[in-house]
Amino acid sequence: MSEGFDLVIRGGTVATASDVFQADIGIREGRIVQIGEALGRGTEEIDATGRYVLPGGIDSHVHIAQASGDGIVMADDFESGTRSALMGGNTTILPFCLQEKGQSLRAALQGYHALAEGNCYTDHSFHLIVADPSASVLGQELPALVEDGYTSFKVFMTYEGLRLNDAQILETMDVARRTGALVMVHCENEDAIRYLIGRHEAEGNLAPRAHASTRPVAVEREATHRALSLAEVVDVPVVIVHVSNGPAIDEIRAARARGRKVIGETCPQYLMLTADDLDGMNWEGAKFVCSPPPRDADAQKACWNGLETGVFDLFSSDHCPFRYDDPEGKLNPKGKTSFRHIPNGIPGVETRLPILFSEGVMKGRIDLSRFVALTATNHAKVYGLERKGRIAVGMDADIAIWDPAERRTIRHAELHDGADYTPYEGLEVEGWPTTVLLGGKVMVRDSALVGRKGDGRYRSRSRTGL
Ligand code: DUC
Ligand code: ZN
Ligand code: ZN
Repeated sequence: MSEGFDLVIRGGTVATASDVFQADIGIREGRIVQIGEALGRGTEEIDATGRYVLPGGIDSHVHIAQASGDGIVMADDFESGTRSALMGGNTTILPFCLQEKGQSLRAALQGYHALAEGNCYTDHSFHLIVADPSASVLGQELPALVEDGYTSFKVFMTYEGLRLNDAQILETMDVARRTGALVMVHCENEDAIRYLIGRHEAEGNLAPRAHASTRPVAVEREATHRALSLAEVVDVPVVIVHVSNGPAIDEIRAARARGRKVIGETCPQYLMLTADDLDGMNWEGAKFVCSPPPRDADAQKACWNGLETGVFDLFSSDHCPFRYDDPEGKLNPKGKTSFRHIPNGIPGVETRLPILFSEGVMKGRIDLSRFVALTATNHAKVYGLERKGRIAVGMDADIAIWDPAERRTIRHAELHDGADYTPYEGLEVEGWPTTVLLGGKVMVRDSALVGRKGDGRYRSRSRTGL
């Protein structure tokens, strides 16, 4: 069984979510078929000596080409978004399919599939955003879609037009209970935010920094507590996405102590940014407007602690890109006048993995196996991506080969998304995924893009493997 490999990755240090070891990896027909010492030759060979061989990243929280209303256009389509993801070491992403009010989920999905088909550099699947939980959506459409492999959906507790009330959240969670799907919740209390917006507006306090002040920790903590309580009432597992601070983390810990199944997710912005970044000169703070907003140094510490201690299972980018200097982006005509009209979201799909690798692994906060779990293995398990997220025989050969000696200064000019800035401009990182394989095909070789759009395919999902 030592011959007949299409490709062998030789001499690297392989990491899984549990082990780190020296091994060669033999690949045939897009799958990993052998892991061992001194494997026979492959038609193609990659020398990974001195490098780490990890599962390709799975970013399970990404927004691409999502309708954003009011003349606002997202900076990435599926081509640029997945290209950027790939160049940052990802091989699968899970963007959202947003249901418009009155729209059927199937119609929404058709639209996103049409945009993605033939344009992707990574594999992909979709979470649904349930914005209109009508009787037919909850009674027929959603259960049928779960059967069809759309096994997770997100609900919002904030944003006019998107937020669900508690009764609607309970009903939507009940669909998850009946079907085995997984509910993700955006936890911020819309009424509290509106109240604070009113106060800030009355005081003429309209600059980007006010975005953070109108969405303080209490707004997120309360909603997190409520989401967890509603999930407990229904008796379903729940994913709390983009957690930004210690008190929200405490809510997750407390729910787990009560025996609840809770998946926690945090993102690079909550480790690397603070609300002070929203203070930039000349409205530059708009570049950092996202929800929940970045907090302070204590919150950053709490989030690191959550990654280290297992409160967080998922580390995702929440890539939600808008151009900055653009009338359809952050500086849209209304956005220039008030924080309220600055679209919420920041780019980050390409920088997620290098930031965690550099700040987490290289600085000794987490080990390589935890990195693999947080960035790939857990995403596959939580969201039912079969044959993904692991280096093991039988798995898809989705592999990122990391050069730990590669030092880079993050510059937007060298990234591959459709935005015109990165929130991490000037950040120095150590380590980069310089070669990336998707289904055994080399897509990035020595930092050069060699794959083609259309190489990435849609993947149906099974129910959560929680
Ligand atoms: N929620 C997200 O998940 N992403 C961007 C904006 C938001 O509110
Ligand atoms: Zn959200
Ligand atoms: Zn998001």
